[in-house]
This record gives sequence, structure tokens and C-alpha cells, in this order.
Amino acid sequence: MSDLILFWHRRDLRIFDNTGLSIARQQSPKVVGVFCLDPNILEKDDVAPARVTYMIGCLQSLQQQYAQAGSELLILRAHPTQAIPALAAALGAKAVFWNWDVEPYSQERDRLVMEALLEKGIQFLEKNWDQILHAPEDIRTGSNKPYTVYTPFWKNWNSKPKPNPVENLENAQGLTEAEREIAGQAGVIALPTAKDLGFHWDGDLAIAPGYEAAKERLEEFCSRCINEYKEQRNFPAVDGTSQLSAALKFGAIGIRTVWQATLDAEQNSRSDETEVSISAWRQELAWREFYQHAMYNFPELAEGAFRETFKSFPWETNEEHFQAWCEGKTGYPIVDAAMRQLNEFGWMHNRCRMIVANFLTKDLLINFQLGEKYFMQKLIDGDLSANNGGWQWSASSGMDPKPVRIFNPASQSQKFDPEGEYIRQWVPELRSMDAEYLVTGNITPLERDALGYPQPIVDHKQQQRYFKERYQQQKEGATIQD
Ligand code: FAD
Ligand code: FO1
Repeated sequence: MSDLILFWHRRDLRIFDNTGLSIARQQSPKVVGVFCLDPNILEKDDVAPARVTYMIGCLQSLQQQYAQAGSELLILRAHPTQAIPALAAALGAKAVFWNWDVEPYSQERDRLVMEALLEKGIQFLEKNWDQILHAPEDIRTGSNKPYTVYTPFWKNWNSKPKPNPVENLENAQGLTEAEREIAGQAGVIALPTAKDLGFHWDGDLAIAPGYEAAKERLEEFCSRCINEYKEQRNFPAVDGTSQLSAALKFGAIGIRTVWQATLDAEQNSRSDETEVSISAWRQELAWREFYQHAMYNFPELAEGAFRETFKSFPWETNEEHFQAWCEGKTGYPIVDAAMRQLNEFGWMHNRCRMIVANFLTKDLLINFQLGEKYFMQKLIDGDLSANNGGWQWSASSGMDPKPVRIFNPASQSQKFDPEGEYIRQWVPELRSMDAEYLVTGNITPLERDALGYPQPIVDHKQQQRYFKERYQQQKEGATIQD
């Protein structure tokens, strides 16, 4: 057995501020990275071309990072439960380390890999967290239960001291020529492109991949936007949020580094207002962790509604309505603008994610799971925990205590896109319209026809009534109260 430690990357695609990798480097200078292109993930029908393209870009950047640190990143394209232990055994590695994840699939995959490594007498790291600031075990209620409500979670989470960034990988050693040949025999390949894997994303990515780009975006956000975040974050026409979600999903940047940036911003802040804004951004980071902890503690969330009332909700099955929603052709300008942003850009502003999710579930009465899947098929930052959390919140089927939340698309546009700038950007056929008509959606049938813009597919007021009636009936019929 050699001194080699293989470090298995999954959603921590960087050598900087990576907890598991830093522990590996403390134990041996010979640390080599490995990423396994996993058919169980890539062959599912909810993977977005934009996301895989982003991931491959991060892997290219990771290869360069390893080269600069004196080592290398190996690529496999196989089932990791078989290929990771086999590669480690072929190379005589003393250990395989990786960072833990919250998703149900990762739990099962990692358990099988651990079993295989145990059998081969190869060491591994027990449950090491990297992608979250606090382990789920550390944020519990007074009666030692997982939180199901965000506000008390936030208070507890925010009161805990946060870990500092850990040491970067430096002065490492890679494989010898002979070992590289063995790696080749064990299935190591050159990094394919997203297209090679069957994912086509033409045009520029909404968000540049890799550590350098994420670090730049973080710095830019902290110097330009964080102080006004509380005011600006709700306006989809404004570039007022960090757009770090894809980097955080794939770990292109470490969460401790991100937190550190908020401390630096706080030190430079000169008013109570900016401090409130920094805290507002931290609350979003806490939402991210809230949903990850929730997924870890309640994996059944991934399968469907959390609340009893919604487990057998009589959703509509209207394929035409669903298609119109997907394509941004509902006749509701703000909804259509948002869905077109998603389709063309691979990213959507948070305010708009809430608007379109509310529209699908409360106006079209379509099961949130269809929208959840469609988002995963399109989003560059698609993440099981955050996406499921957002959808269950919008559908009112999740852990959120407010039973029914209904958005009026017109009031949402009036409040958050008052000049119709966002709508004009994404719905070109409406560009010539005055803001007043754009935001209220008060466009006559004749005008709609003339502009080639669809008639509204449903009536908001009527649908809102239907939804409430169904909800009431369902609630009365539910055997277990929410
Ligand atoms: P910022 O406002 O700059 O926030 C900073 C970071 O905090 C984000 O990068 C993200 O990591 C995290 N964050 C912010 N808001 C939330 C939130 N509500 N829930 C969880 N984390 C949050 N986010 C995803 O990362 N992936 C998803 O698949 C996803 N799907 C969503 C689906 C719906 C229906 C809804 C309502 C929200 C969803 N979100 C998802 C949350 C949120 O919309 C995005 O994280 C945010 O828009 C990303 O933009 P940003 O990086 O500029 O965020
Ligand atoms: N992780 C991998 O280890 N291999 C992959 O091929 C892979 C593809 C992938 C595609 C889309 C996406 O959103 C995530 C992807 N990931 C991949 C990361 C994945 O989130 C983690 O592996 C989780 O631990 C799976 O539960």
C-alpha cells in the first residue's frame, strides 16, 4: 500500500477551502483527485444541459487547480460504487476521502462505496461535512429534534460561531508514470465535453464556471451589491443578487470563504442599513442550509408533499396548460417573461421562481412535482434540496407553517417590475406596450392577437376560488391534520 490518498470530488469542485481535501493533505503529500461521471445521475431525465456544461467547466478549472498544486484530477465514467473502490485498489491507495452530502442518492451510493472499501482494507473519512457551515446534527430544537420551521432555525444557526476557511491544497504530488498507466487500465479517461455526454447548451452560460469566476463574482457582489441587497433583491430587472447559486451547488467556491466575505463586508459597512442588508443575504445562505438539513432529516421530501393535505391533492392533469407554462405562453406577462428567462438563460430570479411556481400550483392547479422536475431540467443551479424546498413552499405542501399562499401575478409585477423592464427584456412581442398594460396584463384580445401574444389561458380570480375550495375540501377530508 502506498501513501496515496484519492480524493473523490462530487459537488466540491475546487482545491481551495475544501475540508475533506485539506484533511487528506495533512495526512499525505500524495493526494490525487478523482471525479466519476455517474450514469445513475447523468442518465436521469431531470438533468439540465446548462448544468452539466457548467459542471464540466468546473472540472476543467479543477484540473488546472490540481496541476498548479503539483498533482492531478482523474476522470472516470462508470458506476462509482464499483469504479472508485476498483481504482483505489488498483493504485494501492491507502485511503479514499470525500465530503458528505445530504441527498438520498448520495447516502446510498456512499454507503456502498464504504462497504467495498472496508472489504479491501482501504480507509475512508467518516461523515465529513464541507458544503454547509453547520452539520444537521448541530442545529436542533431544544427538544433535540430537527427544525421544520425556518425562523427558529435561522436564530439558532445564526447564533453559532462559523468555521473559518480551511487550508488550500498545496505542494502535493501526483501519480508516477507507472501508476498513470495502471489508472488508465482501471478506466481513467480524458475529461469529455458536455456534448460528448449528450448535453447540448448552445451559446454562453449564464454564469461562468470554475473557482476563479465564482471568487470574482463573490468579490464583485460584496463590493457592489451586498449593501443594497435588502432593497434590490426582489427586482428581477436589477442585477442585485450574487448569482452564486450554481457555484454553491457544485462547490466551485467554499461556503466558509463565502461567509468570510460577509464578515469582511460587515467590517467595511458604515451604516445600520448596510448591516441589515448583509444580514438579509446571510438569511438566504441560511435558507440554503435549512433546506439541506431538511432533505437530510426528512428524505421523504424528495418523493412528494410533506403535508398530509397535499399527499392526495386532486391536481389537474391539463397537458396544454402545462406546456403553455413551460414555454412561457400563459398570457400572463410576468409568468411568461420568467419562464422564457429560464428556457433561454438557464437561471431565473428568485422572485420570479416564486411567481411561476405559485402560478403553476395555484392558478393552473398542476402538481408541483411537474414544475419541480421541469426546473431541474433547465436550471444551471438545479439542486434537489433548494428546488424541492422552493416548490413545496410555493405549493403550500411543505414544512412552512403558512397554510395557503396565493400570489396575484399582476400585483407581483406592479410591485417588483413596475416599469415592465423585465417583461420587455424576455417577452419581445410586448416591447412596444406601455408599462401600465404590461404589469397589469390588461391587454385586449385584439391587441394580443395583433402582437402575436397569447390570450390568458385561465382567469386568475376564478382559479384562486377553485384552489381554495379544493384545499378546504381536502383539508376536511384529511385524516391527519397538518
Ligand atoms: P442570492 O440572493 O445571491 O442568494 C445567495 C445564495 O443563497 C444563493 O446563491 C443560494 O445558494 C442561496 N439561496 C438564496 N435563496 C434561497 C432559497 N430561497 N432557498 C435556498 N437557497 C437559497 N436555488 C438553488 O440554488 N437551486 C434550485 O434548484 C432552486 N430552485 C428553486 C425553486 C423555487 C420554486 C424557488 C422559489 C426557489 C429556488 N431556489 C433554488 C432558491 C433561489 O431562487 C435561488 O437560490 C436564487 O435565486 C439564486 O440566485 P442568487 O445566487 O443570485 O441568490
Ligand atoms: N456528481 C458525480 O459524482 N458525478 C456526476 O456525474 C454528477 C453529475 C451531476 C449532474 C447534475 C447535477 O446537478 C449534479 C451532478 N453531480 C454529479 C453532483 C451530485 O449533486 C452529487 O454527486 C450528489 O452527491 C448526488 O446525490
